[in-house]
Amino acid sequence: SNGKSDARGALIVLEGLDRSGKTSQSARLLSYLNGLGYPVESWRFPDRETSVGKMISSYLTNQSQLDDHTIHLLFSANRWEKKSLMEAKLKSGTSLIVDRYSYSGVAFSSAKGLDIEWCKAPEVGLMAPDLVMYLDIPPEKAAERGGYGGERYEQLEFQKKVAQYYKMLNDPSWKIIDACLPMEDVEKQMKEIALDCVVSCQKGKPLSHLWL
Ligand code: NYM
Repeated sequence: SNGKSDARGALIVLEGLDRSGKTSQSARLLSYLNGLGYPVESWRFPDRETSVGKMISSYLTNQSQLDDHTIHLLFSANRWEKKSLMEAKLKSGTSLIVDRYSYSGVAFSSAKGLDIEWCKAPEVGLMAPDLVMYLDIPPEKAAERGGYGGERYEQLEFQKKVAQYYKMLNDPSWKIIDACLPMEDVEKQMKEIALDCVVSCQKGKPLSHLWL
């Protein structure tokens, strides 16, 4: 196997607009890293299974209305309720591939007009990703892929705003992936970048907390 027994896992986050391909790519990364013998799990936010997650899900499916600040804090709370498990997994050597994280939280809420610093504040202290892969796609192109499921936020004009706010969050942990390339090319790039990250975490890159 690949592991030094005390090696920590990597926190790898996938971000991007709705329909940018995050979910299919996270499945591919999971089986790739698994196949190489690394302990790895795939997570996603929102985690709709928790009690907070159920409130979020009902908001997203338009079954409930919430003030913009309130839903923002629920998304954040949903990450906090998984924080200690996340930290324990990473420390015990399991890598996590996470479909959406704090960057979605800030980009979607600030696109509604909330102050960006206000949006970031409740994320402070969560585990910082070792790597954020941003699947970059023009909003028009993502919309053409179809399958906007009719949930809240799945509208072209709003996604254009979200894209602008995502660009402001770009930090050194980000790698921008051209999500318009054929799926196999996107997959190949992402595998290489993810493997590098897992290896550097294994070699002792320290864990840190948001925001960097
Ligand atoms: N979303 C997701 C937010 O607005 N804030 C957050 O913190 C997170 C994690 O929820 N349109 C939005 C982005 C998506 C929606 O995500 C549900 P998904 O990946 O479609 O389940």
